[in-house]
Amino acid sequence: MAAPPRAWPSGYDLVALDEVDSTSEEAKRRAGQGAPHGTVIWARRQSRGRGRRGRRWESPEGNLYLSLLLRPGVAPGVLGQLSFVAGVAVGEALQAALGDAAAIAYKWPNDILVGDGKVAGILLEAVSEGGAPAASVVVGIGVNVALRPGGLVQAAAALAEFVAPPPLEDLLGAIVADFDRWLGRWRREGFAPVRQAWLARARGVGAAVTVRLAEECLSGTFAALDESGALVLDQADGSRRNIVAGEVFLGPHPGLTLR
Ligand code: BT5
Repeated sequence: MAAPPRAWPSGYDLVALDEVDSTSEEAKRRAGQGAPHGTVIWARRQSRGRGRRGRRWESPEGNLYLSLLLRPGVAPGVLGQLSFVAGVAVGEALQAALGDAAAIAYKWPNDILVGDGKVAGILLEAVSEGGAPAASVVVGIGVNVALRPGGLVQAAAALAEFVAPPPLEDLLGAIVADFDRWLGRWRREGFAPVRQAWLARARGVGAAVTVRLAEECLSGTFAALDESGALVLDQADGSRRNIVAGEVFLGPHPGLTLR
């Protein structure tokens, strides 16, 4: 175990690495060996950082890569809400780092934007344990601190474009502390305050969006976020769909306003 940064919340064990394939893979490997709830894997570089559905997460040295192993002891059906718990915690920590220089925004389901660029992404994965419904999850968090990767389809941003960024250790400590606070709140009060905090800074709610699913594209109004974190889409024919996974494009047609 490395010496944790200052202001580190109790109940979280830090594993600090120079390089790893993916902090989330490492967290899963350690979960298989019985690592406890609150294990935090932090690496300075990832050789195979990834996003959803195997997409690549650019992971140069200078940015922040961490994964939290959580065994929260709640019904498997509500574990998905933890990606929003992490989202509002990371959003709060990044807003504190940015101060008045810029404002963060959330993009469904798991992006954090500054301006029109993605500054952070969150990846929630279940840890499969012998075929039983998952009781553990790994929350992977990537934040562009010093460097904005180029050449991506979706615009990226880095904290350093707006402020002198805090040392990585300090940002790591702030994110874990904010996560712990939001986790406690979620346990006590449920999803409602998390949902409210997310909606208060969300892009596209009430506006026209197009959602790309695996096999089809749907257009409509982003009407709400439901109790499970699904995007509620009101379609032109009056029908309503609750979408649990997909890509959101702000605007009526995909590709027109890719944010
Ligand atoms: C995400 O996926 O946004 C979740 C990213 C989670 C990364 C963390 S880092 C620590 C932990 N260990 C891991 O291996 N992963 C987690 P998704 O919504 O699928 O977005 C992926 C897309 O974002 C890519 O296809 C690129 O278009 C774009 N992208 C890749 N790297 C980026 C970066 N550094 N900054 C901004 N956008 C990026």
